[in-house]
This record gives sequence, C-alpha cells and structure tokens, in this order.
Amino acid sequence: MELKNKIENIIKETAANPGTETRYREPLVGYASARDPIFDEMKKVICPRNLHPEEIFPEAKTVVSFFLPFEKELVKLNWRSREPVGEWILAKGETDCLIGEINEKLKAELAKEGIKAVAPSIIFDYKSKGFDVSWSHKSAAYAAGLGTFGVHHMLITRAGCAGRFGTILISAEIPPTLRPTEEFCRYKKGEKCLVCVDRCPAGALTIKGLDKEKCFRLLQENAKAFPELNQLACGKCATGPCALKSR
Ligand code: B12
Ligand code: SF4
Ligand code: SF4
Repeated sequence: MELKNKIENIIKETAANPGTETRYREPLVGYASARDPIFDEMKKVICPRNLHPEEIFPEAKTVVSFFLPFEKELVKLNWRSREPVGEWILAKGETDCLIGEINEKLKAELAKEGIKAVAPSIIFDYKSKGFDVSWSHKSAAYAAGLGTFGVHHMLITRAGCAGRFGTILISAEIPPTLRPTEEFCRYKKGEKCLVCVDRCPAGALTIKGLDKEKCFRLLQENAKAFPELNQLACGKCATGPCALKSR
C-alpha cells in the first residue's frame, strides 16, 4: 500500500472507532516538506523557542499534520449554551489522548517499513514560558495545507475549526499538500460575520485579535467548574459558521 494511504487509513480507522465518548467526523491529513522555508519563517512569527522540524528530529523529511473534527452534535451542544459545556471539556482531554494513540500506532506501523517517526512533545507551561510553545500544531497544519487562520486565531480547515490537531515527523518523503489559495474565514474574505467575537464570553476576541490572557483566565474558571475533567477548554468561538466547514 502506498505510504500516504497507509498513514491516512490508520488515522481514519482510529478516529472511527475511538473508544471515547467523543465522536469524530472524517479526519483530514496534510503534508509539508520538513525543509520548507515556512518552518524558518515560523520561528520569527511564533517565537524563537519554536523548533524547526529538523531540530526535533534531524532525519525528518515530512511533517504529517492531521485534524480530528468533532461531530456536529457536540458543536451544537456548545453553541446552544452560554455556560461551559462538560462534553466539550471532556472532548479536549479525550482527543489529546486519542492523538497520542494515533501517534503510537503510526510509529509502530511505519517502523515495519523501516520508516522512523517522531511526535513533537508539547508542554504548555504558562508559569515559566507564558504562551510560547516549542511546537505549534495549528501552524504546522497551516504549512501542511490544511487551512487558513480565522479572526478567532484558530485554523479553519475544509471540515471547519471544531476539533483538534496532531503532528508527526517522519523520515520518508511524501509530496506536500498544496495550500489553499482562498481565505476560509468569512470576515477575512470580506463578508459579514464576527460570530466568534460576539460569542466569546470573556471578551477576549476583537477584530484586532485574541487577548490570550483573558481567554486563559476563562479556561481556568471552566476547569474549576469541572474539576473532575481537569482540562482547559471553552470553545464558544469554535461553534460559529466556520465550525464544521470552510464555507
Ligand atoms: C498556547 C495555546 C493556547 C493558549 C494561547 C492561544 C494561542 N492562540 O496562542 C490559550 C490557553 C489561550 C488557548 C486557548 C484555546 N485553545 Co489552544 N492551544 C495552545 C497551544 C498549546 C499552542 C498555540 C499556538 O500554536 N501558539 C502559537 C502562536 C503563533 O499562535 P497565534 O498567536 O494564535 O498565531 C497567530 C499568528 O501568529 C499567525 N500565525 C501562526 N502561525 C503562523 C504560521 C505562518 C507561516 C504565518 C505566516 C502566520 C502564523 O496566525 C495566527 C492566528 O492569527 C496549541 C497546541 C499546540 N502545541 O499547538 C493549542 C491549540 C491552538 N488550542 C486549540 C484550541 C481548540 C483552543 C481553545 C478553543 C480551547 C478549547 N479547547 O476549548 C481556545 C481557543 C482560543 C483561540 N481563539 O485561539 C487548538 C486549535 C484548533 C484549531 N482549529 O486551530 C490547538 C491547536 C490544540 C490542538 N491540539 O488542536 N490555547
Ligand atoms: S466565526 Fe466568522 S469571523 Fe470568526 S473566524 Fe469564523 S468565519 Fe471568521
Ligand atoms: S475559547 Fe472561549 S474565552 Fe477563549 S477566545 Fe474562544 S470563546 Fe473566548
């Protein structure tokens, strides 16, 4: 089987039978060359701490990015309520575990063909590093042609923005995915929207961008409201017209 198909089958089959309460629509997968100059540019755009794929895994040839889109029902549930929604908060934690599982399966299956795979480890450590991260999944997904950034700072894919991204670096070449040439955010395209700005309960979003501190504070409050879930989530901005599709 062609390598690309093998990777995509593993991701899609795992998301179709996830063993979680959260359910997913069909995942999207995109590819970028580890040598693409966009990864040098990211150091400047994101922060100097952001690592180049080859700094994480010197043999990296391809950056594989995947998106696990949440099912429509979960998005509707979070859209309907102004209060934090337990199912969404649960989905955050469950999906991160599922991404870890997918990475392990990919590593094991690719190893059978002599291909090495490394998943960038991401530690969001606000106390010592603020919002700086060593690897940005959404920026990698942008590089791998999966979407464009919305007013809400999230990446909008063809399956929308409601879901989560994973990345794995592999030692084999896969042709890169072409990046979209159009904007997926309605407002950035010149249409009326800003639903994400109106929806944000923290007043963290404006047309100028995201106040990360304000958003983070609300996520911390939500974590206190659902201590058993122990997750930072809200996602009201990810339930508007770009939640499930790009147009
Ligand atoms: C730190 C972090 C946070 C912080 C800060 C958010 C932030 N935007 O930086 C806080 C705690 C506030 C937060 C909140 C949320 N987060 Co968060 N968070 C992260 C984390 C760990 C890193 C974020 C990151 O990439 N920062 C890098 C900087 C650059 O991002 P930025 O400033 O927003 O980027 C802007 C520009 O710099 C530029 N840009 C960025 N990259 C590039 C690249 C190029 C080439 C260019 C030209 C420009 C460009 O465009 C961006 C948009 O304007 C990632 C997981 C990971 N390791 O990737 C998840 C992640 C971004 N979070 C995610 C989610 C879903 C959320 C929440 C909805 C919470 C929830 N789960 O309910 C909210 C949404 C807030 C919002 N509107 O963005 C998802 C986003 C999914 C998506 N569709 O994009 C991610 C990717 C996790 C995942 N595994 O999928 N998060
Ligand atoms: S809700 Fe509208 S303005 Fe906000 S990111 Fe989505 S399409 Fe853009
Ligand atoms: S996650 Fe919630 S608080 Fe943060 S920007 Fe989105 S709507 Fe606002």
